[in-house]
Amino acid sequence: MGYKVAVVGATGNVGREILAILAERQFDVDEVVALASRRSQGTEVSFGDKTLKVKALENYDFKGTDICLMSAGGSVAKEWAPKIGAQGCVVIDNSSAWRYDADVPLIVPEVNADAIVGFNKKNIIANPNCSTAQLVVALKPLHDAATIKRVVVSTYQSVSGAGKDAMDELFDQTRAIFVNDPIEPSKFTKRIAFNVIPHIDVFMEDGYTKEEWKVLAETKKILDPAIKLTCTAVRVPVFVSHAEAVNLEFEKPLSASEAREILREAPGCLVVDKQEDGGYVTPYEATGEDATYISRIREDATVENGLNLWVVSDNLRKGAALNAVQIAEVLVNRGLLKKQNAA
Ligand code: 11C
Repeated sequence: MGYKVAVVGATGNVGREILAILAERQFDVDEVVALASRRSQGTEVSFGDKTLKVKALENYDFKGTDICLMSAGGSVAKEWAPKIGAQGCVVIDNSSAWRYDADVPLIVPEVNADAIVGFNKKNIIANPNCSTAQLVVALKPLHDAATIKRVVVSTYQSVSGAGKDAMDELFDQTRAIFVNDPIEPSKFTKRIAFNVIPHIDVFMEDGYTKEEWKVLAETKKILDPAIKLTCTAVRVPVFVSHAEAVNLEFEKPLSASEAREILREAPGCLVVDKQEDGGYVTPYEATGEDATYISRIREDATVENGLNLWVVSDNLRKGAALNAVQIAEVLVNRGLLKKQNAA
């Protein structure tokens, strides 16, 4: 007998991807229930070759459901994750609502799977922000080898991180420019078509954005609180996959070729670094893929023990849905997920 799995936010970008990945990776399911707001009730979504009819979250009884993969935003997660967890169903939440709670593990399986212990304090496990997930997958093996002191990261984030409406806005604005229609930004503060915007999420008191703060706070929680990190998060007119230019300073020397060899062996990483025309990965090629791609590995001679990297990954997969399903797999593989209806 397999698990009973609920997907909350099943009609969204990430929810649909979670359903696809559960099917692709043949997660051991008996039943998958697609849930969303009452507005989406009755919408059809795909699960492998099956079609599921979306049910309303507020009418669903989680008793007997083993695991809930949630991607419905912070306010839904704040309200519902504790209620669902209290019914014995383990919640893997994709929002930022629970990530910084000391009783909620924040997990990227390639980096800190062991930190999953203690998840049953609240029955909630948090999935990181997409820009953090791909960053820590690339940093972990290098940190183990030479101890990272400081990270300077500039992100180039696709519009899918801001949801389906944001993808439509990029498409509509691009079309409008070609046919000479007026452009009206709505989801973004400025025109996104043929432009870049140095603003993701809300502004904080110190002038950084919440997205920039998340990368810092989450890297510290997942990888090492001693790492210093500064981030500039930028939205770019790309539909899917985030790229990051990363500058690293290490305690110990690490050459570019040593880093290349370490990353080639590291879980979740794929090095494409030919140092020739086209010998690197761009967001377009990473889309639909599971790996975190690392290119442009270079020594930075302006600091002691410095390296530069270019890191690209599909933000809807490793940055969200894939990582959530991998967390569920950790629970199963370690015998931590009890089947509620098992005899
Ligand atoms: C973006 N990184 O690209 C954001 C989306 O905290 O999970 C994910 C926000 C989050 O807009």
